[in-house]
Amino acid sequence: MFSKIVRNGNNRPFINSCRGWFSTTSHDHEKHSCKLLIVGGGTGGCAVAAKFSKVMKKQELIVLEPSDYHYYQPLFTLIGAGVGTLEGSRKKTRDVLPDNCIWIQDKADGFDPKSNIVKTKKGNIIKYDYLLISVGIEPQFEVIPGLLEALSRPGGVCSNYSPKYVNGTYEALKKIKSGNAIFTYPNSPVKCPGAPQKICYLVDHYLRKEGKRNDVKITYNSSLPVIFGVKKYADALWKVVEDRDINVNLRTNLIEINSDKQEATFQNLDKPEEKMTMEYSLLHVTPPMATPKALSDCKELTNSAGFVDVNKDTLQHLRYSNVFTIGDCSSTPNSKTAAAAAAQSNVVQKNLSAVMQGEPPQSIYDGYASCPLVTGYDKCILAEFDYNLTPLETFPFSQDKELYSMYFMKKNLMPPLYWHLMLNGYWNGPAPLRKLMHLNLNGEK
Ligand code: UQ1
Repeated sequence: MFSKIVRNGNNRPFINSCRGWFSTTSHDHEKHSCKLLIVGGGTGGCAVAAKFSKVMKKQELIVLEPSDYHYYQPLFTLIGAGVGTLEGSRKKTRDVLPDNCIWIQDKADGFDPKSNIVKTKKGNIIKYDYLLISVGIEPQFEVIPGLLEALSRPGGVCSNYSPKYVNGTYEALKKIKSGNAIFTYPNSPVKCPGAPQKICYLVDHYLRKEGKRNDVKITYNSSLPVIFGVKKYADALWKVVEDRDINVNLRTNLIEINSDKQEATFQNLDKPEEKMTMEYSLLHVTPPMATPKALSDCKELTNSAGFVDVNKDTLQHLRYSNVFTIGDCSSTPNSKTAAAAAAQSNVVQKNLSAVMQGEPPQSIYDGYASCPLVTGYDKCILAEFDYNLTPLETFPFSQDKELYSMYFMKKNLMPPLYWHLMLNGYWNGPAPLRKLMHLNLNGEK
């Protein structure tokens, strides 16, 4: 296998398909091989690793994941609002990955699907029979001029989208007394597309409780043309923003921050020459996001936007039948949430197992995603929907309401469900519960 690696004129080895990434150092690189390689030990990677660890030998299953810690990111919205702690949202990677797999603590640096090889940052090589790509999407704080500088100093700029910055949101919230509180949604796909507005509602509620709300103007500036993609929940959210006196500007994209002047500049995406500068006391930024460069550089695996190019039903790669994907790095047009990854984990397990046995993939992902839209410290609208943006609700009542029960579920029930069931491979989303609740036991949606 490794004899296929060729050398270019500089005596640098490279692999034909995704070239340019093969580094040259003098020490010997490690070579690993396995039946299933899972690149990325986040939500999707960890859940699928748990499933296959029950049926594979330890040596057959490798997880490539660089981080020491695994974060339960759905908690970040609440942490930013002062509910819960960062420490409470994380566990050691070693403790969440299954014992019955090999964890290589390193990062993917290059993919070569023609040769079934992934190269790592440390220069090692992993050869696989089957590959699951679960690398997620990463915030790109650096692409908004002035953002990194603004986040590094006190001054009201914050973001829930990183463990590095999430505690800063509550710090900024405690300080604000008057002026503008502005919340942004970028012009790119994002993970948890509800989160940019959830923090806006929590800040509104916080300021009301503190008696400061009349002195602060709240604005939600979103690049999207709608407040939410599913009409049923969008209608409910428009009522929420009217009730709470929150200004919403659509197709409005943050392009620059001047933290000396406490000013943020936005662009009208429909009329790019039209720019608007607003002064802020608090600015919560949802940064643009993208798949890791090592993945998007591999054009054979990805679409033009850098996402793994898979069949949206089977989650199998369109050109490489031994490659699957799960979670935020997938080209599938679902909302990028943990609940979506849960539903996908079952499809990936079934279809990968089928392909390993020489059979066609038959399990179908319906695009299910769920978004607990927290609208205050004691209420939440639980949005659930599929690829068609049709509501697919678990509970036997209409879920377009702000309910305490849904807040309770988000805050208290979802974390243990995630850590104990999902990451151990036992949670495939709420479909069975939905069928039970709707007394539909004959297998229909
Ligand atoms: C869910 O499955 C899930 O993934 C583990 C979440 O992310 C943490 C959720 O927030 C929600 C709401 C679901 C769906 C679960 C039920 C019981 C409706």
